[in-house]
Order: sequence, then structure tokens, then C-alpha cells
Amino acid sequence: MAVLEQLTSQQAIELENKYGSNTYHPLPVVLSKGEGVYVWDVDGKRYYDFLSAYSAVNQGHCHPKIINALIEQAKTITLTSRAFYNDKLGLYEKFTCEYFGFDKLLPMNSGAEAVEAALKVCRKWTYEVKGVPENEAKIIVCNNNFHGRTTTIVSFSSDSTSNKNFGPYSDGFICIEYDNLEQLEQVLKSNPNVGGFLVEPIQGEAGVYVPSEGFLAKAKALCEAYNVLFIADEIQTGIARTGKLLAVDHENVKPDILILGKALSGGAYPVSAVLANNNVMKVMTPGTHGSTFGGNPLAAAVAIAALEVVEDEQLAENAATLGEIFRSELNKYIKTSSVATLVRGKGLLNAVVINDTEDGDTAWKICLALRDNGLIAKPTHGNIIRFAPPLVMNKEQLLDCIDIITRTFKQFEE
Ligand code: IF1
Repeated sequence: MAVLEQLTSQQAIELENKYGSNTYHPLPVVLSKGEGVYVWDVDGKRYYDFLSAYSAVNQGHCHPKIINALIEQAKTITLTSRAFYNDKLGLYEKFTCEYFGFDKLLPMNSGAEAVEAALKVCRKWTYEVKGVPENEAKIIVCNNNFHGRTTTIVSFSSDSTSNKNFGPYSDGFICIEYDNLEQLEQVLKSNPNVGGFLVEPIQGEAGVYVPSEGFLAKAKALCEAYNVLFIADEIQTGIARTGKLLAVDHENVKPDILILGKALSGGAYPVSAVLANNNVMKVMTPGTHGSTFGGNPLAAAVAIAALEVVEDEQLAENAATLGEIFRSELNKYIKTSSVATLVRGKGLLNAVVINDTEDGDTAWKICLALRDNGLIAKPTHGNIIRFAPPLVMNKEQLLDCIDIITRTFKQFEE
């Protein structure tokens, strides 16, 4: 068999089952093409994509501007390593720092790498600027967080599936309840060695939990009062997904450290970043961090194009408008539904809670039926389905999808 021979769905699935490490339970659909809000399977069936690769393709699949930037740079030079300068990194760093309003950018590749880098920056600042005794730094995190899959990050995960038997775990993390200002203040008051508070402005994987109005602003104020860095993980909520450029923008919060990934490249290439001002990033000096691919010219060219698309096509505004329509229409259906109990989210990061137990399979069965009806989505946890289409969707397409979603839910009505 030629290596890249055209496969049937069954062949593709069998190959992954036989040769792939078994770390996922994908919905049984084999995708081979993507364009804008659509993906096609190997049999040529078209679907609306309502996962957007976990909010990495906010700009839509294979956006021409981003792909052209990728192709042109790929034909020129892809990787120099940081042992030398290249002619794209500085332009990307300047463009992105000005785009988000920070002094400095630390370029990485995956989201987890950027989270790890942010933890290192925070710890180093905690010792060298805040003056906490070495190895005593604490970072506050939230229950039901998702920040990636490295051993340090899963050390502070409350999801036993993601950390069981990956110990011994990294120390120095204090877990509080998400959206709980009292607990946050209590920990800040009683722990002088806290240097940072790492938080998702909306908890995506936990089931699209939007915190109480004002939580982010008050949490930031508490961090300022106790000289602690507010670290926003916007890897999933950022880049216009929630109806603003950043989810923290809904409360005019300026993080001390901003973590980006996923749609920073529009899904065309792994690009992530840590942004901070000089008073924080100054602790990073030659030899304190690095990465073979971090800051490569291909990533730089792709990320500039991806961010330009967000601005040129006003994706944040579109996400805000379509998100209101989505939740409004779903709420109309939920009023008379025995299947869907709740819809929540911001912009085009939404989730519907299904009337089933957490370990039930109704949500999974609904996603299989949605697939048959031409729309792909996936449960986050047992009874919660995340709905997150590319932000380039138009109103007509959204209304078509709402019809597919409600029609499919009705197939499961008693
Ligand atoms: C998987 C979840 C989503 C993230 C936030 C950091 C990262 C992610 C807020 C790490 C990554 C991805 C990872 C992917 C599935 C997906 C996911 F279900 F895992 F939790 F989106 F909600 N911070 N999220 O959402 O970035 O290293 O993956 O580039 O691991 O199964 P990454």
C-alpha cells in the first residue's frame, strides 16, 4: 500500500487502532478536507464543524490568507533555531505585543509548553522580584482546570484520568474552587509565598463554565493587593472565541501574564506564546528557557496572518452576535425539551447540558446522531456537549445548524 493511499473510513480507523497510542476516543468520523466552517469525510460527506479543533480554527479551516502565508514562508525558510536571528521573529513579536498590549513575547509551540513557560516566568519573578525564599513559591489554580497534559500541569489537575499514575507530582500549587473569591482571598491572606494565580477566564473542558460577572476583575484586584501575578490561560477562550479579542476583555482585565495558543495560528501550525510586561519578563535571561521550534519564522509568518484575519474579518464581533442568537434559539427549544436542560457560554464558546447522568451516554449518542445529520460536535464530559464553530460562520449557516441541533435533540425526546 502506498503510504498516503486514499483510505476508507474503516481502514483509517483500523490503522489508528492498530498503530496509534490509545489516548483518545474519537467520534467515528474520518475527516479528509476542511474549508471555512465545513469539513468533509473520506466519503465526501460534508459536515458543519462545531468543535473547531477545540477552538484552534477560529478563522475557519484552511483560511486562504493563513495558508498562503504558510506556503510562502515554507518555501523560503522554516526553521533557524534561536542560535541565530531570523527576519520574521522580531516582526511577529512586535506585531503581537502591540496587538495585545504587552512589552514582551516568549514564543512557544503547543499550549502546554506555553503554560509551563508561564509557570516558570511566574516562579522566577516570585523569587527574584517578590523575594519569596527559593523553592517556596506557590501558584494558585482552580478545581476542574484544564491547562494541558505535561506532568507538572497534570500535577494540579483535579481530573484523576489525566493524572493517575503519572506521579510523583510537582509541588507548589494550591487548588481553590473556581469562581470563589472568598477562597482566593483566604489563600492570598494566609500564604505570603503565593506568586501567581493561574485561571481560565471560562473553564472550557470542565463544561464551558462562565464565572460570575465581576469574578475576573475582583480576582485581578485581589492579586494586585497581594502582589501576585494574574495569569490568564486564554489558549481556548482567546483570539475572539468569546466575542471579545480576549475573554478577560469582557471585564477589562489586563493579565500580568497572558497565555495564547490554538487559534494564534488559525490551526495551520503549532504556535503558542506567553506575553508579559518588562517588569515580569525581565527575569528571563539567556539560558533560562528555550525550544527548538519556539519562535521559528514559519510560526511567525502564520501567526501574523492569523491575527490579521481576526481583525480584518471582525471575528470577535461576529462571535458575539452569533453567540447571542445561538443561546437565544437554544433557550427557546430548551423551554419545551426533556433532553436539553441548559445552554451556557459566551460568544461562540457554548455548551448544552443534557438531561442525563455524568456517566450516561445520551450526549455521545446525540453527537453520533448530529454527525448523521451533518454536524460534528463532541461531549466534554458525559452529559455536556460543547458547541464551538469557526468564528467565520454567517447567520444563515448558524440558523441552519441550530435547526440541525434542535431536530437532532428532538429525536431523543421521550
Ligand atoms: C487534549 C481539553 C479543550 C486548553 C487550555 C491549555 C491547553 C488546552 C485552556 C493545552 C488544550 C485541548 C487539548 C486536547 C483537547 C482540548 C481540550 F479537552 F483537553 F480540555 F480544548 F478543552 N489550556 N485543550 O484548552 O494546549 O498543549 O493542547 O496545545 O489534550 O485532549 P495544547
